[in-house]
Amino acid sequence: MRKDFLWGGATAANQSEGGYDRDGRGMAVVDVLPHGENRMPVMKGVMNYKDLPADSFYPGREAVDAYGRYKEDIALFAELGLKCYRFSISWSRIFPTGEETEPNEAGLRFYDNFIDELIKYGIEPVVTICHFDMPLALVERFGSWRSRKVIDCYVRYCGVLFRRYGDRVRYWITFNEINMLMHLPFMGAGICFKEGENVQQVKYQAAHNELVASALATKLAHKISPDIRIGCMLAAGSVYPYSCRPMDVWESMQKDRENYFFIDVQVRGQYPPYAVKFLEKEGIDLEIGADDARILKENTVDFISLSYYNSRCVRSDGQGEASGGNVFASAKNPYLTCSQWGWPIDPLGLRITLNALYDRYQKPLFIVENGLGAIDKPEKDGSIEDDYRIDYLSSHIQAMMQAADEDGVDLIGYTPWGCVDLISATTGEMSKRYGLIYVDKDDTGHGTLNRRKKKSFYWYRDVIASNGECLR
Ligand code: BGP
Repeated sequence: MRKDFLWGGATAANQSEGGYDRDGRGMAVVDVLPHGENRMPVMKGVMNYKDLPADSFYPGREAVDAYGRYKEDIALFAELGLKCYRFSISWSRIFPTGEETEPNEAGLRFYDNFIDELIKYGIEPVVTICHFDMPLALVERFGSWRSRKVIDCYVRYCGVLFRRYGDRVRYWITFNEINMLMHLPFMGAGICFKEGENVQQVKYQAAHNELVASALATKLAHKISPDIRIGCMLAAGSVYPYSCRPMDVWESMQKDRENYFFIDVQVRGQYPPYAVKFLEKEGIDLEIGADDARILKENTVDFISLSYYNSRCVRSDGQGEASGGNVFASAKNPYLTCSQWGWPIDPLGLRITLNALYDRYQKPLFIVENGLGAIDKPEKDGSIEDDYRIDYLSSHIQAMMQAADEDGVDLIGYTPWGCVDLISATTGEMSKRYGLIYVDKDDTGHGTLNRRKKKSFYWYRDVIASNGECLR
């Protein structure tokens, strides 16, 4: 691997910070995502969070208290030897309702200290500007990203961040998994549907507004500092045809395009012809500003970041078993085993996905999420022998290294997800753990929140120290 490869770890404010009412932070979307059976309907935007029972438990409000414990966490990252750390900024800490003209100084100071703490140990900060997180007031007032007003609020927020931290932060990601808005519209983009609404129309309008906002943020960043690098972020994972039946191959191409659509716009600067035709066919009539085409064209991203948990599979006859995976529905691939949560495990799929993205775009790629959600059972002496996680990560790192070293894919870095255990986005559970560092807390919110190193911590430390040579 290249000498300056960014071995790192990743988390996000919405699932790790907690401290939801501290230092002037406003309510955010994550604060109203409950644990339990109502979580999915709320995340999909088909159940309004206001209709939730009064005794609902909201695990994101405390999460793993990274807000109070970030110094301890960062000291552990230093011991791990991390070269970079990806985290997200909570929008409502900076603009509590999203509409203020002046930012909340206490929120800004928190991230000043956070970033300085990383730099103190020589760890490069990688910032996600919006990770499944936005001020709840923008949802209430404007219906979230369905309104262009939110573009202005987002760009104002970005301007504050770039000016304040642009001297210390080089890598920025505008929206986490931008394509997630198609699948979990409320979690991904604060969209809650009204009765009888044209769902596709709303989703694509929100997507358009986010794409314009991302391009405007890119423009601003490049103006403020030529050193800033802006990335888009895709929930990736190639879609395989179930068989060589041409209809299966065609379907897999269609499914891939649903995701590529976003990156096609952010990298190439315009709607691809297949998307234009799709919108026409569906009768989706977007409100597009007079300058939007130019804004998109002139402000494309510098790199592409992605999450990869699993590949996907599609069969055109709709028969057979369904499979789990990172949110999108998929057909069960008989050649793969699955995690405890039913997500397929496919390291070669990562190599395939990286090659597909690099062939298509020829832009530097950054893997900013990958990992195995699994139940950890501490031994009697408190140690955690998570060999299953080591197996998963090492096989994926190997595939990533083959993509870089043997296939010539330009790779910036690798940040495994949830390097400190955190709240699962889709289930709200604590027991679905990704970490190299264990956090003592259970699904009902009980625990000391103490941190403990797992076996995978020591293993990953050796991987980093050997620049990927020592994988076992
Ligand atoms: C991605 C999200 C993360 C993270 C991860 C794992 O989609 O960007 O926020 O949570 O998936 O998913 P889960 O937490 O549901 O296991």
